[in-house]
Amino acid sequence: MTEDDSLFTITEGHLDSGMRGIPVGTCKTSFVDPIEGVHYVGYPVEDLANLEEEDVIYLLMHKRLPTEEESEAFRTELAHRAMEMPTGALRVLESLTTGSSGHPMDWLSMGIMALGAADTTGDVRTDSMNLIARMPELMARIFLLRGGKKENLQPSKPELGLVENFTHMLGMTGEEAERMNRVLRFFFILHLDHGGGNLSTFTGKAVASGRATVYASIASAMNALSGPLHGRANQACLEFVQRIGTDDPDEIESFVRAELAAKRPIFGFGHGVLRAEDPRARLLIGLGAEVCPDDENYRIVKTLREVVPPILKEHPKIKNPYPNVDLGSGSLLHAIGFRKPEYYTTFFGWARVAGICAQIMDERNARDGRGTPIYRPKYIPINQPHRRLE
Ligand code: NMX
Ligand code: MLT
Repeated sequence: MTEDDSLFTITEGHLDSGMRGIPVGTCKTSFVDPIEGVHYVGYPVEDLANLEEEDVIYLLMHKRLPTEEESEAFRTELAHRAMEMPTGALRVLESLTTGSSGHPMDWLSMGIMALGAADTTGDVRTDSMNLIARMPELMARIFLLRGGKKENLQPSKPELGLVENFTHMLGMTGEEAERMNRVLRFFFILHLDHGGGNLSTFTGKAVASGRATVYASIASAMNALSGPLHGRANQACLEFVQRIGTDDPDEIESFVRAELAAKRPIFGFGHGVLRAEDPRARLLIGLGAEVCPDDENYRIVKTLREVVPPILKEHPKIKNPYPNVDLGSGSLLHAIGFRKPEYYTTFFGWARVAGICAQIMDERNARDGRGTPIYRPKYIPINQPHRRLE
């Protein structure tokens, strides 16, 4: 491929299409095959789903899995950085506990900005590693502070690893903690990255291309993720499941048809790139069979998985009638004890922070260290004849 080779022809139909399918750059961390789903640096995500989460982050950053020594050193570095968390900066979140408290994704974004305000070095790797290392404590503090239980926060033990330290800080122990760790680690790995063009990643990289800080870029990415067509679909999907309240296929069908008639999205289905069931949906539903086979929400999810695609196929404009990652994740999070769907997107965001940081690092190192140029696509003006004031 040379610089002048034509990769893609842009037609008028591509305009105002959300840049669907238009190649704009290269990505080294992951790609999404429309049928086989996401691959991290070449590995299908299912091969990686039961590894240690730090090793998969290492893969995204270094483009290969670590040796045992490298894995140990990476975990130690993260643990060290977590210990130096500027927790005082998070007092800003306490002012939000009075009156209207906003959405947890607002808190996540503000928390990331607060950490950046307290400790930005300007070095992309250092800031990325600090943020990844400190996310578990930010998450735990958000959960406990919003829940009015900030005094329950257990002292951070970063040597436990990212996911386990989070559940430890929440005060989880024994079998309950083990179940949470198993599901959260699996969820975390599956949500780390999804190619270069998904909305939150693209947003984070666009902001970073102007040489904004890692913290400002990632907070912007989290704001992008908070939309219900993107990351917040996992919340919307479980709320939908709870509204349905039955795994009777006929009742579910009526519900789905009524939603479509009201022009509301069927959350947990459809995708901008995938054209088959998302392997992450299959994997999460598979984990549910192990963790919560008799859970009511889980049973409804399984019925939705069967009932919805044929209905969506009746609408030829819907390019992908199959389940996406958000179909099954909420029922699992609910079953392991996270009862409030409004928190689910923060788990998605927590994981995606690492993937987006890895992509920002790649873009900053591009062109022999000069970095990817500032994002500046072209918009074609319409309805704007030249005018002058008299
Ligand atoms: N329910 C209802 N309508 C849908 C759905 C769906 N699940 N999927 C697509 N459509 C509609 C879409 O709104 C569009 O309508 P219009 O032309 O009137 O604007 C039409 O079908 C064509 O859309 P597509 O080209 O198939 O999908 P697109 O790439 O534009 O959008 C999603 C992708 C994911 C935004 C869309 O499938 C959707 O809204 N799904 C439900 C929300 C959801 O689950 N989002 C999570 C996606 C994964 N993630 O975590 O980010
Ligand atoms: C996903 O994980 O499915 C996304 O971030 C959405 C996308 O890839 O467009």
